[in-house]
Amino acid sequence: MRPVAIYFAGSIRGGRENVAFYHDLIELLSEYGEVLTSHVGDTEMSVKGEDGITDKTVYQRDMEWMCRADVLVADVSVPSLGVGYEIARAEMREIPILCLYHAKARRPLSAIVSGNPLLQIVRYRDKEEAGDTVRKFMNRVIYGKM
Ligand code: 6K6
Repeated sequence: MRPVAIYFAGSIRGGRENVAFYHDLIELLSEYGEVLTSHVGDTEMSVKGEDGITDKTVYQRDMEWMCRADVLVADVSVPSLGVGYEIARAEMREIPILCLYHAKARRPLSAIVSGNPLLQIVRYRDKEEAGDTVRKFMNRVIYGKM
């Protein structure tokens, strides 16, 4: 059986202030399957993105990964056009979607995300709470019905 393909979405050009948290979440998600987008947690990557790769290549590569993904986990605490777009694409694919939102995020969550009944949106106060949520979600995806 192939490993669960996990698409992790987190802000890049929207701002990198939560990158250390993305890095830890990706490490946790790797215990459950293959994280296709581990570069999102690369603490060396700035808001400019990766060196030597065009926006067109990034889009094509990420959308190929999206087509392979079994599940989407997004941190929506930092508003990001790319993350919002990825959520919409995952919704079209009808795969399970978990959106994590920090209780003390600087900006209120978009109503288009928070009001969407198809998304599982969980507020967290700290890394431990977010970790517990991710573990429960991944266990449901792998062993139970969503
Ligand atoms: C562009 C040119 C060179 O490097 C870049 C940016 N690199 C990216 N590499 C991979 N994925 C990206 C990149 N930029 C955005 N994404 C995808 O969009 C990621 O999967 C993130 O979840 C999301 C972030 O969107 P923005 O709008 O915050 O950048």
